[in-house]
Amino acid sequence: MKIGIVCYPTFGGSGVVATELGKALAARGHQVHFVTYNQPARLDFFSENLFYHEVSVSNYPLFDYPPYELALASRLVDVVRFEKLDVLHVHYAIPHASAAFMAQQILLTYGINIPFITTLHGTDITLVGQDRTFKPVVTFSINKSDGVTAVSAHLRDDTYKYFKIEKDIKVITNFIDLTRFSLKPKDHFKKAIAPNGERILVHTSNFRKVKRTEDVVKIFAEVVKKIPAKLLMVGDGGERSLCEKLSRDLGIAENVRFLGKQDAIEEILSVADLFLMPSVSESFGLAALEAMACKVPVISSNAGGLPELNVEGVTGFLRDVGDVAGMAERAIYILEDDARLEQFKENALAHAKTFELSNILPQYENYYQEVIDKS
Ligand code: GMT
Repeated sequence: MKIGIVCYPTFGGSGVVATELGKALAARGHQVHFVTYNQPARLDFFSENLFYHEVSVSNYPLFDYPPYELALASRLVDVVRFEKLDVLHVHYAIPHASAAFMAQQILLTYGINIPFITTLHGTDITLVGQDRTFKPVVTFSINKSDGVTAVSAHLRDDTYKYFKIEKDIKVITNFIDLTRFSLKPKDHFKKAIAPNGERILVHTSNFRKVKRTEDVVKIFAEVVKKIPAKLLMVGDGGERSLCEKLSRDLGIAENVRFLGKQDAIEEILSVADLFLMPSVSESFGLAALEAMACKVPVISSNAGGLPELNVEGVTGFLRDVGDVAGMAERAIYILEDDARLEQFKENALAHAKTFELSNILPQYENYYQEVIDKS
């Protein structure tokens, strides 16, 4: 198949899922064309089946807001016509689904009928999508999609709850490439971070409010009262400086390291004993799955799709959003006993394996074929 993928070229979340999916499809012999405004973060190697088409937006003085959606739609028309694509797969509804719809309508005037699939990732539904400004467009473009997928059952249910959707939404969960995300021998790094054998806790995110990163620091502050430990904060974003200040105010700064954005997340996760994800909302929690694949148990909130990923008492524990004391108490429970910690680590890996890329990829391939056959 010749597949066009539209996504945000970001370090985390939907951008990573779209890029990893495209790379895997290319490895299976499909021709994959990425259409976005920057080279996707993980599209870092050459493959004869992978193509990247940049969307550039002219910035005329007239435009206070350069019209990205129009530039994207025009680029899609071009790429579909000249590369003869079979299907478009857009990740994150806003504004990708409406741009794909516009491109589809324009292409009909050239006698080309291309179907498009929209994958909902979370904030496009739960936060941004519910904004009154976007809601009519999001509803319309989901209903006009030839196929719709959601990354968890919870996100599918939320989409039905908050929008008037007439389409079937298929759940295809996120996935993990276990050849990349697995325990790496990084003992020297572990020794440098935790020279006295301290437990290592990790949080990775874009440090947006939705991640409740201050709760991460507060949970850690409780843990370190009972157990010698270090906290690695990976990523960057608006809340980072608040967390830095909080860790200084709580007197734990020397045990907390802010590493900024990192490419080789799997190497950092390889030294970790516990992953913290206290988010207020999380459609799936890909960062937690990456941790589990590296044998790291998870303490998370029970928001959104997290209960579909983190199994209470097996791969970790889930507590209500904001229950810092409860999360800290469960973290200590896991970390205080070597044998117990090892069992949780084994369980985390075993459960991560059920999300292996090779299990999920055929679901997308079959869905593409189904949508193409119907169009
Ligand atoms: O979590 C973010 O802020 C990024 C966001 C995105 O769209 O890139 O992530 C969403 O999509 C990920 C991939 O499907 C999910 O694993 C995240 O749970 C989801 N984030 C939220 O729902 C807050």
